[in-house]
Amino acid sequence: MSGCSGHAVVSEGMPSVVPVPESIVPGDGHVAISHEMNVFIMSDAEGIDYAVGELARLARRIFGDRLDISCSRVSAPDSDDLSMVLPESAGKERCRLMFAVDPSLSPSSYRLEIAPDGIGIYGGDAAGCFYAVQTLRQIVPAEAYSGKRISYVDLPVMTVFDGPDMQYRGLMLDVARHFFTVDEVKEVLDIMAMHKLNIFHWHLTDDQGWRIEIDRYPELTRIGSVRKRTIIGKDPGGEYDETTMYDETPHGGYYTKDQIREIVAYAAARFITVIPEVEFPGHAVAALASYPWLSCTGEQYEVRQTWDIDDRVFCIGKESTFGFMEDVLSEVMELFPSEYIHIGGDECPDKMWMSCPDCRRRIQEENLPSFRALQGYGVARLGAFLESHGRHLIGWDEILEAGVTPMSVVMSWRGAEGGIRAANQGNRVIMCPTEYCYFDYYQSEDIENEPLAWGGLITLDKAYSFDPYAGLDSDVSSNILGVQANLWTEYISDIEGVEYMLLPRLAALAETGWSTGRKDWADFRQRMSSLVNLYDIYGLSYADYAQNED
Ligand code: TNX
Repeated sequence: MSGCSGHAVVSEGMPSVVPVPESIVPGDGHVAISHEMNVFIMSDAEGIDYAVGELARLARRIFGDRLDISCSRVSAPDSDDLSMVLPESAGKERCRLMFAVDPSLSPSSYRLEIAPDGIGIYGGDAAGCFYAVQTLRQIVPAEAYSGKRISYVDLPVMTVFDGPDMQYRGLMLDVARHFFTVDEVKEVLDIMAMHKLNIFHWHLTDDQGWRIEIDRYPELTRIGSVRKRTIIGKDPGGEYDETTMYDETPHGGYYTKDQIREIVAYAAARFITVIPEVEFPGHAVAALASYPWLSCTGEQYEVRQTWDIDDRVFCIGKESTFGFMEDVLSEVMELFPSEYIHIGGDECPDKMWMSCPDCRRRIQEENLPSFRALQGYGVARLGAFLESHGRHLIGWDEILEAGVTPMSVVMSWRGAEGGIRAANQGNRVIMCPTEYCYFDYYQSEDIENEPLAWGGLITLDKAYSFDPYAGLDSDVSSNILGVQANLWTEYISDIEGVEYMLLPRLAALAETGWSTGRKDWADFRQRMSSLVNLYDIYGLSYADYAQNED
């Protein structure tokens, strides 16, 4: 690299990549990625610029202001041979990278060719190219991110072949129990991208807060987005007494429609789909506090200040409840282009319905066998409404108890049983059982030294041992769309806490979703060290992953 002063970083040996790629084939020699970079884009696939944008961000992270990057479009060659057909004018003294779409690769798959004369990034589509850049981020040695005035990074020649096993690799973030700002949500999306996750399930409403602006119902955010204090925990006996912790500061926040569009676009640029969740018919107190006519009694409630399950739920008897939900979902569909819309459906007691004349009338008119069946009736109506708009409903596994329509997707959280049952009856399923996927649970037995958490214990090796196909007959395993980690935030009030609970367990979940068939715990432990280096480089908090010795 003539003409470069400054520091050079040379990488030796095979890289550690998480989630583990299909194969890494070593070659001979090295190639330098220099701060003077020519990028050739040989594709006009939708989103290809997002993949190039990610490379530019990565390069800027390494070279800082020294980065001199020029991007140009070149036309694809007539022949099928895409390999490094670069124009002579590419400039031999600058490093060369090429983005291309190779139709022989599947969607989201890629081939990353680190060759002596440049780096070829071939994706089955633009998403595949994006994931190749994520792999490159891990192949670059940690010292390259030191912030010193680096002029080039020397990488060993190799070819990486890779692609995801599961099409749905999700993370749910609860922003209702604690609110996270737009910038914080973007940070979560960046963490997801680093782990090759592609679905952000955004839990936007719950008893303790309504976080999405809805034009037709302004009280949802004026009233429903603020709780006047937080009662943090009960004593171990489940009572509220002098050991109960109170936070007397009001807690609130919501996203305007513009902010939501900003998040959806930011996610799309990282090949992440945002699936919004609006809870129905339970976890509804913030909505009922905003519009008392949505409940069975019409009483004026306050936005809830405690956690756990609440008896106060949407009235299923009154037509006005469905008018409300359809209006809300219409505005939600305008904001979120996702194929799926999540309507919650979990933990809904039927106590209020039992003494409600409207709910009783509904049971008679619809010939329903029980109060419980009111939930199925309501969810099925919303499912049909979403279907009529070309979308599909996702619900927590309680929706299986009644009324699940064939196109609905079941999110299996109370173990895998619900998911297995749903898959057997032909519904599609997302697996996120509490046992393996609830990252609000402790990650170490040494809870004295851990931040206060919901309870439970999911160590890194436990999270890693998750087999989403366990107990499933092979003929229905194709109904499993994928896996998801859930981060409920009753006890997580800041972004450092979010990072700490996610990392490094999110890496285990990512490997389960991306590399399902080739997991190996001992090998993962080894490979994790370079991903953890990246956590340090990006200033992320994470739990000590070496603590769970097997
Ligand atoms: C159950 S999982 C809930 C949430 C809580 C979580 C705490 C699910 C569908 N409902 O409302 O936050 O447990 O782990």
